[in-house]
Amino acid sequence: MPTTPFDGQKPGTSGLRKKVKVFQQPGYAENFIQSVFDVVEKGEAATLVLGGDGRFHNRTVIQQAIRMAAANGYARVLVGQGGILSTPAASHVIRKYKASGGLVLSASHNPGGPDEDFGIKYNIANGGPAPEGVTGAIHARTQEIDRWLTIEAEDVDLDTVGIVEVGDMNVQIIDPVADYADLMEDLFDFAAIRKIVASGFTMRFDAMSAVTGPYAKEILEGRLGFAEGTVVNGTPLEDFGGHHPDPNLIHAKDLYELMMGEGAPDLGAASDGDGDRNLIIGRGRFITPSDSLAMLAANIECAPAYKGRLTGIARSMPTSAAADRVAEALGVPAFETPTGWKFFGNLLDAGMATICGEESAGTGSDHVREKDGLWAVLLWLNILAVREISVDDLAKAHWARFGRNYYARHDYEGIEKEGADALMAALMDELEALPGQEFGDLVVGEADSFSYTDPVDGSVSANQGIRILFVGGSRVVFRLSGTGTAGATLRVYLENYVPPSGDLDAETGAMLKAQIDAAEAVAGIARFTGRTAPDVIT
Ligand code: VG1
Ligand code: CO
Repeated sequence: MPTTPFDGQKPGTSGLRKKVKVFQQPGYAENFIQSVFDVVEKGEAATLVLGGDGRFHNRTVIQQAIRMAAANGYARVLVGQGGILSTPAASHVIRKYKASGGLVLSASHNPGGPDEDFGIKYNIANGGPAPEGVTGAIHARTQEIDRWLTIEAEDVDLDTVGIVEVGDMNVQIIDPVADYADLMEDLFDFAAIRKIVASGFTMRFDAMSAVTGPYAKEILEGRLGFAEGTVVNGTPLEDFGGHHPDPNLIHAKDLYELMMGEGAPDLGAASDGDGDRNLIIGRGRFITPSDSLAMLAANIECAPAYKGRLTGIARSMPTSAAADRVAEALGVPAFETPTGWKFFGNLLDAGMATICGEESAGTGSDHVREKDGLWAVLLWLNILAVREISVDDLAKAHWARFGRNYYARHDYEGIEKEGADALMAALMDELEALPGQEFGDLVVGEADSFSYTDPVDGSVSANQGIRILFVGGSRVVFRLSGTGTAGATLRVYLENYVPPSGDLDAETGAMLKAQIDAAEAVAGIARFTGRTAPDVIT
């Protein structure tokens, strides 16, 4: 089919994300998918994995992609039944069946529905998001594309597991849950978890009407013996029931209130639209994602598959330094990467890091090449079962040993792009003059624009966020989001370290007051954005 380029088909932090209406323009998705097929390595008799989080428009794009894959010479396509594959399950399927790559259809935690968001991401043969070299080539191709390839064929029945032929290509509709659930059973001590469940340990898992429902029901209720009803909002809906499937204290407020109230279960957890994020709340105790990474790393020996093989811990730059302290104590290297899971791929492939995490509720390991929501929940369960400890007691013991990194992220959403760009530009101009300046009691030690050199392939990613590091170890980081679909989102990351001798059980807002004030004074958030308070605090 002849075509002309669309502007703006540039993959962001995690693939191409746009409004559904944008994707519904004739040729829009086709141009992008063809650009992927034109630039990625396929080799002989290639297999492509195809699946998404089940949001509105998922099935339409899957049918298009099947015909296009046939026309582009793929030998086989593996599709999750119903068009469903969580992001970590897709990563596992790519690896297990030695596919050359996969298309993951998702806009993650963004809302779904005819007026909401859609997304397409390409993952490479290691199961992970395409690195910047590949996404750059895809983008370049979208700007010169003049045709896309398809064949004439009927829609495939996505709901029946089995094999059909489309053109010369083999299409296998696979059970989206089974392979993933088996992998989880290989990694963790299910017997130990079953034992605490039998002796009365309870949990609630909120699937937020998104992709993890079937996975959580099979694993938690089916294989681990949690009571029926442990998984709530467990049926994937095309519009996620009208909610943001974003597992944080705002969008999973019901879960938070349950966990803070009388009669809370032992563990509360949730995942996002595509199943790669996690929220962990113990009875009366929310665990920040940064702390979760540190606590999981410190206790990873409890899980059979990780015994004696922790080689390193990686975190994204805005994630708190809590994990670094664990790495130091365990004598393994700590890595600091830019935001986005694609930057962990090389470290995991090279065996340099075993566990990785982001402050945005993403945690994962070398079992796949994506962050993995249910994996994190199961590792928590495994640790709690082996150590016979509550979430709250585990957190307190952790802080008593390592100190506590009080942490929050303030998001200013849907602000005007000009204001956001001007704020970042003004910060850049200020950087050199900042060291030594005082903001209240805080003195700037260093200030820079974060640049990352990949230790494996030497590639450099510059301008990954502005860091203001204060004397004494507290910090403010500024970044613009790369996943939004409307206007700009400013993220302000705030961190204050308190040593074991300090106040380890204070209120986070109070502990970050000085950093919040300094952020406003340094960046002029109100002046540039017209906002005096963040929209979301996580
Ligand atoms: C956000 C998070 C980042 C995460 C990305 C994709 O990106 O900050 O940590 O990797 O989303 O997560 P940004 O550019 O908006 O800050 V997901 O669950 O959307 O695949
Ligand atoms: Co996600």
